[in-house]
Amino acid sequence: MQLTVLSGAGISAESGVPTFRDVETGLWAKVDPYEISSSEGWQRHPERVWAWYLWRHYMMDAVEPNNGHRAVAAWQDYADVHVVTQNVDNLHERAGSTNVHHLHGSLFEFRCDACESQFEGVLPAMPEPVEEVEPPLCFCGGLIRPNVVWFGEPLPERAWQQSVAAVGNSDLVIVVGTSSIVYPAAGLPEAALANGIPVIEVNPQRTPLSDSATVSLRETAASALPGLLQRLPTLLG
Ligand code: BJW
Ligand code: ZN
Repeated sequence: MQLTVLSGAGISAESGVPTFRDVETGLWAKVDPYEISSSEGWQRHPERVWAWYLWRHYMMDAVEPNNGHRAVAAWQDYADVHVVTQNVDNLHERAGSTNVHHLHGSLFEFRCDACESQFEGVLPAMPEPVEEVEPPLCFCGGLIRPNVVWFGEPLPERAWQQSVAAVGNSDLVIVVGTSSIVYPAAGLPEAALANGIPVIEVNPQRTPLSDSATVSLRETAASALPGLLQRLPTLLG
């Protein structure tokens, strides 16, 4: 069986990583998403954006994968599992998933915003979150930016093509912890359904996908994923 898991910020919530859109605890509850996660915001205030991503980079040292990430990794014993994640954290890999496609980049990679060179230098330590940090300079004089995908930017071509192929070849798609509003990622389960591939959604809240999904479970990732494969006969009939 081939299985694709499409994950979003909610799968890491039970590890203590805030989601984006939660109105109280979300990463964007206190900052304007279009200032902090857009190339216009980067151009206006690179030192604010850099400080925010540096904080999120270092925050990952303090968190661990949860039972949701671990369940997805354990499924590799029973199925050909592709993880397509919108997350820039590395918790799927740390839980043991080996086939992870990062659609929105990584908190652990940095590149020049002018010549695209990968940054291999040392990052400044950040024991406490601060509001502004000057980004390092590339040898070409350009600014070093996080290798993540902001609104209006194209997704990494290889990860996108591999994700489209993984979904198209799957017998089942499990969508977990995403608000399903950011495209093109949100189009992947729609494409699966259009091709007759069942889609199971795991999310404590309803999303735009909930009505069309084959099954929509109002449960958290860490509680639903560990027993999900055993429940398939009941859920899918
Ligand atoms: C739990 C839980 C628990 C809580 N268990 N669940 C078509 C229509 C309309 C607009 C567009 C379109 N196509 C493109 C667009 C524009 C835009 C877009 O989609 N806008 C919409 C918002 C309207 N898309 C883009 O701009 C994309 N680029 C693009 O299309 O380029 C085209 C192009 C081609 C060629 C040349 C140039 C351009 C890029 C999108 C990039 C998104 N970037 C971000 C930031 C990444 C870096 C970072 O991490 O900082 O990605 S934005 C942010 O949203 C981040 C996330 O990956 C993404 C999705 O968020 P996610 O993961 O769903 O999190 P939340 O917080 O929204 O939801 C969490 C969910 O978890 C909730 O539902 C909770 O209930 C749930 N949950 N606890 C399970 N324990
Ligand atoms: Zn450069």
